[in-house]
Amino acid sequence: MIAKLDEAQRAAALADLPEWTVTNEPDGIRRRFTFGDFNQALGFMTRVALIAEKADHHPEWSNVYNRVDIILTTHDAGGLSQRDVDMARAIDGLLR
Ligand code: H2B
Repeated sequence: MIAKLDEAQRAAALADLPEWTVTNEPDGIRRRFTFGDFNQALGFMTRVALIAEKADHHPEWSNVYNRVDIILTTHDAGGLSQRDVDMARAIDGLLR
């Protein structure tokens, strides 16, 4: 069973993910992505979905036209875990 990050681990992880902010309900991290149009947003979501399936770790997300809001939290841990940090890094990597 994957564990929630402790305070020191959280601080270290978040310092390394400046674009992501902490959420409380659920306990996790969030980031908003804005694209040129719906087509670009959907293409991004497709790429995230493929990573998520491979990792068996899935985002909570919503899409409105060119905007994608993603929350990462680990249901099995009841909060923020290393799996969310890894996923955030992988998602950020898509945009580099
Ligand atoms: N995604 C997220 N975000 N948190 C989880 O705890 C989780 C998941 N658990 N995707 C996985 C699937 C689990 O339900 C399956 C059974 O491995």
